[in-house]
Amino acid sequence: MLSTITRGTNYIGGTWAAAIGETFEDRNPANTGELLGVFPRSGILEVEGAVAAARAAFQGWKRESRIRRAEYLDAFVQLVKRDQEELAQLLSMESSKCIAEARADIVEGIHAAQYWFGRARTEWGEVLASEIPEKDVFIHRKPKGVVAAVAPWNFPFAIPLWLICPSLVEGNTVVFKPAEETPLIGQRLVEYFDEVGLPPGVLNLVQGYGEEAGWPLVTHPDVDVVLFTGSAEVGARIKEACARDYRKYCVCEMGGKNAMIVFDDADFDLAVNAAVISAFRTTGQRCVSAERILVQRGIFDRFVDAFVERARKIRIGDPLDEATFMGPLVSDAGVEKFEYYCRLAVEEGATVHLDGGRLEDGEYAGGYFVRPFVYTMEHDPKARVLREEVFGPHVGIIPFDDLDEAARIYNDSEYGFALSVCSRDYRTIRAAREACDFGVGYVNLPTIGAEVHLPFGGLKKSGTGMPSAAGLLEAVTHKVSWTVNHADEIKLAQGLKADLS
Ligand code: UN1
Repeated sequence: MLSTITRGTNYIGGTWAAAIGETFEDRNPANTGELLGVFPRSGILEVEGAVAAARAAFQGWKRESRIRRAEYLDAFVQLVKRDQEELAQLLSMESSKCIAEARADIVEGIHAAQYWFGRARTEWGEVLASEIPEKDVFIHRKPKGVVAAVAPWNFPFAIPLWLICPSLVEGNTVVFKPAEETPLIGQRLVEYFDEVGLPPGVLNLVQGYGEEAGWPLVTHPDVDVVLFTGSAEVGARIKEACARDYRKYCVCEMGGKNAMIVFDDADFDLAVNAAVISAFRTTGQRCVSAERILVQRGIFDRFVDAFVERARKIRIGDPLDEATFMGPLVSDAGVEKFEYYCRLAVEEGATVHLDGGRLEDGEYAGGYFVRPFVYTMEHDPKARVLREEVFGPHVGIIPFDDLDEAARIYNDSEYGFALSVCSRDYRTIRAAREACDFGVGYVNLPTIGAEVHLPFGGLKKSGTGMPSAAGLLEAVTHKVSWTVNHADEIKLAQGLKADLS
């Protein structure tokens, strides 16, 4: 239990600013009776202030050296390490994530800051050859300006840092809007940057709801780059809005209807384990969670039995309890969506193995707890339950005959995010890699577990084709070409004469 209820504030131009209007409550999804904090329900006014502060800080910040800018991240990491376990507990209480996963979220955030700190001393631009021997040709990078970082609640520490760290190191200034489900961990993150003495306006925090604070932020005419992680529906609106503004660039990381493909020859226990982790870790609330497990017919029945057996035994409970494997869903809306898709599966002809009921008694009272929902079904291109993202512990096991069919089913989705292939045959594994449309792929592993130094992003409805995490260097910098002449006369490319006579 938290001893005090946080009175949340915004952080604009280096000043902590209390709510000027209404507030919203932040409650523990495992026990909604527990109030964690009250935060400003910001709107256009606060957004205007934050964007203006970021704009004002930009010229000074971009003139700092890249290495000096990155040193703030090193200082940030030292402070986070001081409070690491406390932060993990807080994150677990606020976000519905089990304590082990909350710890991993903090570790991943530390990794992001360490990665960009280290990367500041590595290559940045490129030196190329010119057609003219006396010319040096460079690709040089410049910061883009003001970045809006709009982050999700399911990785409330790591993902904001994926977005904020490269933005800052490359000389941009940032307005960060945490998800309304996780304002507290968002505020803590910014408090560390304040404590390390980041210059005012370089990083600003605006709390509030997506429509009221997020939308005015991403559509603000003085924001140059929008980095967004969240639902495909919101991402599509952001992409549309950015396309209408000539200066705006966006990277949107959205959902998935990810799948594991398990071949007959796979290590059976490993594949079952990987499937359980892919489907139920984070209570299925990752953009890379697997909601489809494709299993080759030769092992299908045995796999279903083993998977259902494991899923039945999953320990559901308080996320702070070390023995818990699956915490609650994050919100009532999450439970309603989950229940809707459980009903839809039945309507669309699924065979239900675990019913996904809501848990409301005893230790579950007052929390958003549900049981896993597991069904089997032949692939049906018309079944919405096989195509739409649930974002919960909801998984269909689907049989296939051969690799071609598996790849066809895998690709029969508007999304294209995570893939896992379980097989012992390198030919099968390689062929699956070439045939499937994915952004994050795994072999003999779950569909989760990406590391910060890799690009992270999906295709089709899952992304803009521009990966997040390590891939964001490209989004937050503008590449300029820079040609320098060392001769006493002008020599032009393509054989063009510079002679004016
Ligand atoms: C997400 O699923 O929203 O790969 C992010 C992973 C994590 C990040 C997931 N490192 O599972």
